[in-house]
Amino acid sequence: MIPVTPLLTAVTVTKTFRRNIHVILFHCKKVYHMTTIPLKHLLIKNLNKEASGVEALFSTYVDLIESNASESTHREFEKSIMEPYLNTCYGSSSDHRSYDASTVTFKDALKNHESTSSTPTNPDLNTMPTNDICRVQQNYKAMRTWRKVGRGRNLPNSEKNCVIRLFSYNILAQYLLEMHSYLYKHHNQRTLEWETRKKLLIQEILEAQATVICLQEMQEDHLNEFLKPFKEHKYNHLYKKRTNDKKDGLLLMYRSDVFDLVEYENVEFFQSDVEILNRDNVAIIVKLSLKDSPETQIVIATTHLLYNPKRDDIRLCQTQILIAELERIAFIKNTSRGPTYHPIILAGDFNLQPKSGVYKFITEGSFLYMGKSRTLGPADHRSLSNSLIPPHLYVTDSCQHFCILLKRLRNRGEGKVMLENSEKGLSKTSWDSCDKNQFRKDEVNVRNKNFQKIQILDGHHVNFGSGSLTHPFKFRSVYSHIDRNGQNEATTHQDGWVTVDYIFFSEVELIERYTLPTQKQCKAVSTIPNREIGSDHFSTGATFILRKKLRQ
Ligand code: KL2
Repeated sequence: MIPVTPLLTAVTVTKTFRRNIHVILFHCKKVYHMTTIPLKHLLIKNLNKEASGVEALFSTYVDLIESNASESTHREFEKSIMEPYLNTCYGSSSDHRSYDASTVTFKDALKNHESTSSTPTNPDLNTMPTNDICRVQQNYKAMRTWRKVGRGRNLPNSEKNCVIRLFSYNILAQYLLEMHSYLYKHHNQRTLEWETRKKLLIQEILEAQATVICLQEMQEDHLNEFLKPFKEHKYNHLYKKRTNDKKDGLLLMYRSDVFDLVEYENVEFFQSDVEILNRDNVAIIVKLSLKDSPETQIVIATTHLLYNPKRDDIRLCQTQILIAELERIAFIKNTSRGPTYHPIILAGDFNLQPKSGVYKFITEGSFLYMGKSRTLGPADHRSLSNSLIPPHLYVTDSCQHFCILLKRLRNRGEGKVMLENSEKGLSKTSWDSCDKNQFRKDEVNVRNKNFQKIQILDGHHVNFGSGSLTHPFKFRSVYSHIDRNGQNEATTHQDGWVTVDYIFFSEVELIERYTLPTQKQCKAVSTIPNREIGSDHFSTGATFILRKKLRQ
């Protein structure tokens, strides 16, 4: 009879839901997930009897197999399919080779075991230190590693550089979880409690040791309690609730021993009387300076754009407003070669897919929307016209505030932002009356939605309603959205596993990224939130080098 137990010397049984049991095997430094579970009926019976705890479940299962080690049990085992669970091999901690991702049967694994082992027990697992096994049991953590990229692999220590780590995470507001409870009916209900999730979230966020943390879906009435450990770890914070009746918002934290806050803006996309901007999404933008080099500044922003999967046109307009605000805050000076800007990092939940229209706009710097559908795909019965944001908001098609351009280039007017903001008491009427005389009437016709091209200086003009948008930044995405084996990565589960969370950057050097799971790995993780993951999203993170400016 073939001994089964050696292969099961390190097995984790997780019960994410009564009908959803996972058996994870560690074999020859590889981690497998059993898709069908032999003796499931017995396992369920035993699980119910056992107190919870991985060790108890593990020994239960091994005992179970030993006591049932008959011919028929073995036949059942031989048929069971084992899928690779993680793309990391275990052994020495530096061993990060990815392994053959093909699916094997238990029988194949056993053959492999026999050919690699002359003793009845598995040498790899026997030599694996206990704390390594513990690490293996933390499947999620093993999947998420800080992987060096580019110069990060061989970075010389330099006084000229500052290393900045940014961590961004949609933490799933509890009231949204409860409002959309149908999405979580197959989850282990205990893992959905805020107190349970909060602990996991705080642990994961603090462990990243980031210099800047951007959180989305921070529920306002959970904020004070949530902040406590971060205050102890020297983080200062800014919070911006979504507008109107929404109970969640954005939390941006930065290490107060690394940065000083130079300037900030709480951006509201909601603009009354503008249908395409009638949603409650917001953004926070901060300009930070280095404590040990105050001339060195960086602009960091976070946002959570509209969810509605069909309305990329709205997300495009929200992005236009956000970039106009970034352009204003990151601007340094005009030179003969054009404007110069501080480095920018833009992180958050954009609710858009890689390679979608808005993604292209952000990363390529221009996008033609006229004639496209609301999903920014091919034309349909409701194709977009030449104009999205109305000219009375004075945001140009190049994502700049017209009034600020007038001030910069012609020193005309007060250089005001013509957007409503409920915090500042700026309503449509307040700026309508006070700023009317800033421009000559013929400059921007606010009632005209046709294409308008307006010259500000010789050789410098701006457009309204041209049917396309541009912006001045060269944003790159930290993630390429596919791993080294061509597998799609994911950050959350909607109808399937998808990417909606991003970190974009310009004028800083990427040296490290926090690896994301592939869609295939996500399927093995099953449901999130779960016992290890506190949210319905995966966190994103990256480390950058910011070049210090020399004192003038
Ligand atoms: O996908 V999200 O989840 O980025 O994590 O952003 C939104 C959605 C968030 C804020 O609006 O609430 C979730 N079905 C499922 N989820 C929804 C829905 C919906 N109809 N509306 C909002 N959310």
